[in-house]
Amino acid sequence: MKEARNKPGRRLTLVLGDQLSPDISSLALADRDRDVVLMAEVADETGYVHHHKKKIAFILSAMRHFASELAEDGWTVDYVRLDDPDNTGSLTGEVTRALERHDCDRVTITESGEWRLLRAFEAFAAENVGTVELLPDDRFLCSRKAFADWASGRKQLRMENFYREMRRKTGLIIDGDEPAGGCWNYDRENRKPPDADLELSAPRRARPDDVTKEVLTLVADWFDNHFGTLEPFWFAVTRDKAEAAFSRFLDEGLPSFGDYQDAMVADEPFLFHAVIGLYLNVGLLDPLDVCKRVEARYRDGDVPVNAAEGFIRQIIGWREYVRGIYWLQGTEYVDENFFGHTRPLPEFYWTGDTDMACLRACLTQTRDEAYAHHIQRLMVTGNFAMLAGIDPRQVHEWYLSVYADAFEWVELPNTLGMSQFADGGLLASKPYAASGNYINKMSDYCRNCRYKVADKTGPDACPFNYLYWDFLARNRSRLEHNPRLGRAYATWDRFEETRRQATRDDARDFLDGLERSAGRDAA
Ligand code: FAD
Ligand code: DLZ
Ligand code: SF4
Repeated sequence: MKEARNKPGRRLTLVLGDQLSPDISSLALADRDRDVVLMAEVADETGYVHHHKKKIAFILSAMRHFASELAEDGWTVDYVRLDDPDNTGSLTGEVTRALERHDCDRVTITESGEWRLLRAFEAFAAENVGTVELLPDDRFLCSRKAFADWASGRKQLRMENFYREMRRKTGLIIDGDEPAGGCWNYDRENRKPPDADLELSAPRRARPDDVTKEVLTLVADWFDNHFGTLEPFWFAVTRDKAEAAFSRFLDEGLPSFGDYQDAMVADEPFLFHAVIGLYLNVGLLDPLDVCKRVEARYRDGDVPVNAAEGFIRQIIGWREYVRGIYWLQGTEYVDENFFGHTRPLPEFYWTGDTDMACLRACLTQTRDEAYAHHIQRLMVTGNFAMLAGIDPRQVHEWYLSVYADAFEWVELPNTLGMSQFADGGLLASKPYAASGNYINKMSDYCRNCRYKVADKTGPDACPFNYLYWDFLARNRSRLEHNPRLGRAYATWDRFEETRRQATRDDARDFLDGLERSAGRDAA
């Protein structure tokens, strides 16, 4: 990396670990011949939750590669390593040191992706008046302001309405004024259960280079007590390798992405999913570019419309929408707890040590890969946490820790809003609660489970079955007026009283058991 020379009036440009895009707003404003780019590995960021080891390795290696690319491109880069003896442990501390080191009179930062850090930079700006420029993060298709304008005056903030506007705004898979294929949303077609003879694709696995190997050694030494398996490590850590991974998905995963989007198969973590969330979220891939390339495959007749639309909806719909919600809801969103759930997160979320085959599969896969696809997150781990009444804040912190793609702006609305219904229905029109029947339909997990999915009560009954009804029964006053739950409550009311009682007794015994084991673990 180039030595920084002392030039008056020069600007310091701080680039964060999830801002690895050469055209990010802070770099766009900087002068390559005059200014200094600062990147810093700091304990505050590696430690604000117990990040999965693979997530830390991914971010630090991607940061180091990006710094080298900037330097090769003519930038003056000052890169502070985690093991630098003078490292202050915080980004603001490193900015303070670097401002002095390089005699810079101001620092430019593209806004961080979470309130915690934004507040820290705002406080720093208040203490150092006139020296901090915070710029919007324009790597999204809908700015914070545009989302606030869209939301203003609306009673309901439904994703589908937002998504249609984004389709019109971007022109993606639109023919004239109409959606390609005649339908805005093909979700109904995207719920095929897994067939026995599915020919699965596999994500492209990058081989660790020397930079990554050095980071892996660092992570093994420094974060041994963090969750997760570190090796084998195969995530892409450069733009080129992330592009290669996405190209593999276009060829092999995309054609079946729509059909099997909700399917789950034991020992097959990835199915036809893109496994690009981590690359998009740190800036190695660009959201509009990936959507355009997916559209091109559809226009060329290589993939069906339900695959292309399903993929594009996730990016210009869900991804942009949850970000808008995150910033709109402010710093108090994290405290929402509609059901008043207080039970601690079961220890098996960290160990995978449970007899429930579906949870075991999703949790061990999470430990090994720092990855689970959407339905596993929503309908297995998330569904169980909500049915069991786990404290949503603990659920949130778990999701923020364990996935390589987890950043609060995208994780929090998905967890708190979509999966736990802790915001009382801002995001979801009803709780994503389901019994074992759903998991059995969409996966092969139940075949090798100690529990019987067909049993509703009794010692062998699938816990999702009695927990589902118990959840509805105990939250009746909060949920029974929801029009989408009317049929469920009518079914519950038709059960014999003895069945209702047995359901509630089994749920109580199961949940008491969870608490007893949590007490044992704490002791
Ligand atoms: P694919 O299934 O191949 O989808 C392609 C892309 O679409 C994803 O990479 C992602 O960028 C986008 N996408 C899909 N669904 C969503 C969604 N609901 N919200 C936002 N973007 C979406 N996604 C994250 O990026 N980070 C998180 O921390 C995160 N936490 C989640 C927590 C819960 C409880 C739930 C239910 C979902 C969460 N998601 C999160 C959304 C989704 O599960 C992941 O984006 C997806 O599983 C990533 O894998 P993939 O790249 O293979 O996605
Ligand atoms: C997640 C993360 C980690 C683990 N480490 C660093 C780091 O050492 N330095 C850094 O600049 N960023 C890191 N990040 C990403 C930041 O936490 C991220 O920018 C914020 O969460 C805001 O989205
Ligand atoms: Fe999960 Fe119930 Fe099926 Fe077992 S029987 S895998 S606990 S849904």
